[in-house]
Amino acid sequence: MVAYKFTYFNGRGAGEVVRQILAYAGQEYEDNRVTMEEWPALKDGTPFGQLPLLEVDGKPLAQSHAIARYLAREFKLNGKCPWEEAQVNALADQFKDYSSEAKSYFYAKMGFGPGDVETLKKDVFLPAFEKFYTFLSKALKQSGSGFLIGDGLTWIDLAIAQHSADLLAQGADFGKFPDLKAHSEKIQSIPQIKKWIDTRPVTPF
Ligand code: GSH
Repeated sequence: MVAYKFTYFNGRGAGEVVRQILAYAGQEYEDNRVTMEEWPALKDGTPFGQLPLLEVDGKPLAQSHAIARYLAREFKLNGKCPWEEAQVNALADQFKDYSSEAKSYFYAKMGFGPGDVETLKKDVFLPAFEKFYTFLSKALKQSGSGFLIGDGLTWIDLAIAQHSADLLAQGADFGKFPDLKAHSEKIQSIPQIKKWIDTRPVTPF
């Protein structure tokens, strides 16, 4: 049997999609959460000096999306054909672009970066959010299935549903995107995902 060890900080962040793939698959793994005090001693031993990190039978794999893609392939959450897989990857890459665009807002909001949160919200976050969520809305219309790509769950549904849930919990206005609110609720009520959400460690982000 394959042994999985997943290492990240004690937060959802870039690690949560991986944990949700494993939860959906019912796959046992070691959920290793390191503290900021432990991290400096571990950093140089990781492939790129960052977390998350998945170890598969002791072999390390870095980069959250590479890990998600690998596990999604193992557990059939990558779409039903190469074309769907490519569409999932395109949305995932767009999610990274959106995250980079809005990064200064998210960092300031979490207290990790400089700047006035309200100014960054107006100038940085809201334009990025509207642009990206318009793309997501188009994807939902195109699939017509309630999932972003094709007619079944893929790992990008898990990633986006969690991000939407985080935004909704912070009071974000989904008035223009009721379809994405419904998407988040639908994905997060899948029994294995709901069970994980109900029992996972409670963290602020
Ligand atoms: N592109 C990487 C991924 O998606 O895995 C980014 C990873 C990343 O930014 N990791 C941060 C980290 O390891 C935490 S979210 N920070 C500690 C450090 O850089 O020393």
